[in-house]
Amino acid sequence: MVYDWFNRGVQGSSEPEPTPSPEPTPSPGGTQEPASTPEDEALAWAREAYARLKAQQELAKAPAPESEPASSPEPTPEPAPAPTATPAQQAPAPTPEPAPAPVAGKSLLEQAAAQRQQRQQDQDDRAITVEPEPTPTSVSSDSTEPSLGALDEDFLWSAEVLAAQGRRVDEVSLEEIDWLGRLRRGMEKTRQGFVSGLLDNLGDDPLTPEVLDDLETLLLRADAGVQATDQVLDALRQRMNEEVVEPTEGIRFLKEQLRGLLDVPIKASGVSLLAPERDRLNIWLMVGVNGVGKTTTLGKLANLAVRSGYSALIAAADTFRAAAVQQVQVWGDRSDVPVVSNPSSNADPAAVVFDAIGAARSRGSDLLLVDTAGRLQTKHNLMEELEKVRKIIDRLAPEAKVESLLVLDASQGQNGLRQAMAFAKAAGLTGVVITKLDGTARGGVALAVASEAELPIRFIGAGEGIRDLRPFNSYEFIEALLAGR
Ligand SMILES: Nc1nc2c(ncn2[C@@H]2O[C@H](COP(=O)(O)OP(=O)(O)OP(=O)(O)O)[C@@H](O)[C@H]2O)c(=O)[nH]1
Ligand SMILES: [Mg+2]
Repeated sequence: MVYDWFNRGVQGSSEPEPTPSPEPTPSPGGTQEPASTPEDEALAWAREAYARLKAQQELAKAPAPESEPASSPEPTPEPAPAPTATPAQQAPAPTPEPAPAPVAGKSLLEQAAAQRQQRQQDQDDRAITVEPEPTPTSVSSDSTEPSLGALDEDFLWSAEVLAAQGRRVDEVSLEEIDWLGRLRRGMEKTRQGFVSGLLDNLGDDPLTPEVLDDLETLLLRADAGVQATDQVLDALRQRMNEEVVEPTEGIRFLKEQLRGLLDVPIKASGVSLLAPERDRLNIWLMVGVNGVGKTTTLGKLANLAVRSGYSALIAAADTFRAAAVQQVQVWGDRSDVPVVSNPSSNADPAAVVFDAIGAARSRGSDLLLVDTAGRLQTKHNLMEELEKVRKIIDRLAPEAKVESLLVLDASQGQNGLRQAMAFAKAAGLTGVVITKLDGTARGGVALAVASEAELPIRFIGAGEGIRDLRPFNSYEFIEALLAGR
């Protein structure tokens, strides 16, 4: 276990409080100026977080040899048509790196002293062999382990977002920094339309009705949907009727409204961060139309589960496409997660799920991830099949905690959402995963999901890599959407 993404220590969807770190944390470099302005303070905070992560990474580098994740699929050699649980090949388990959290048994001061010593040692070493600074681009985007890039804008922004959520400088993890950077880069296209449009119109003057009209257009263009757009604008208008709203306050208020919208279904669900429940079987079903990213999401979730210390199992219940089982097997292999499949053609998906539940029970798995088909001969068949899968789960594993996650391709915007809602009845949807936020200007669809489908967004994907999917956090999402404002 490296970092428990399923139980992150941030407030999640609750209101974050801006917190300049009041803790007098030991400065690893010992070179910081006393901070004076909030900007200086934020920079000093980020620098210190960076120095800590750097020291941790260097400490971690020394003992553990790198292990390559298995990359090629191993076709199941079994000729029998019987369902088989194929344990992933004996790839070495993910390297147990020292957690970014403080080392148990050592006080903070001792750790800081050790880190300082290590940094000194590293500096001495570097004096002999000059190493090039690793840049984010030199990191393979698809390795399971994040590595520290440069102290660049991405890092500074990510650190600021964590600090604003009340994170202490010694609690910042490389995993989160890595993800926030990916999210921010991934949201580039949506942000470009949104923020530059907003910037052009806002200027330094108080909000005007014209600015609100433009905001309306921008929200609609980002596919936020009429309902969410109306709600946000009504709130802003009301505020403007009461008082003069300066641009900074306008943006703050806008962010608050947008976050509030996203949080409604999350709060209503009573679960701010979806995690597999301990000591019981959790079954997560991926559903959605074809090509939206169900299998990829399942593969990333399997990895997230393993990295977060849960045991997982995959059910290859998309039996419609022959290649689907192979695709899911590759993802299973990458995270050492076994895949239950039925190699015979036209296998019954419900039978695969039946076998997988049995296997999950006998292995004591925490999480069973079920891949489903996105396309059958007809839409009617697809819905029938989903209903059948759902029924078998409810009948066979009444004790299990079942999540039915609608996977939605952000680039399809609201059209995709409307189409996808057909699944609501058949699959008993409980949440949404938004994929492909990278490369689209329609990231605003998240707001339509919350306000129109009234479903909590649970995970978001912003890239094809294994680390490109993480639990949804409304604060981080809105900050990424409006980064720079
Ligand atoms: N850029 C980007 N591509 C993604 C993301 N998620 C998935 N994809 C890509 O989308 C394509 C389709 O993904 P799949 O996971 O096969 O989709 P699916 O829903 O399982 O498709 P069917 O099984 O055919 O219904 C693949 O090329 C993925 O790499 C994402 O977050 N960003
Ligand atoms: Mg698939």
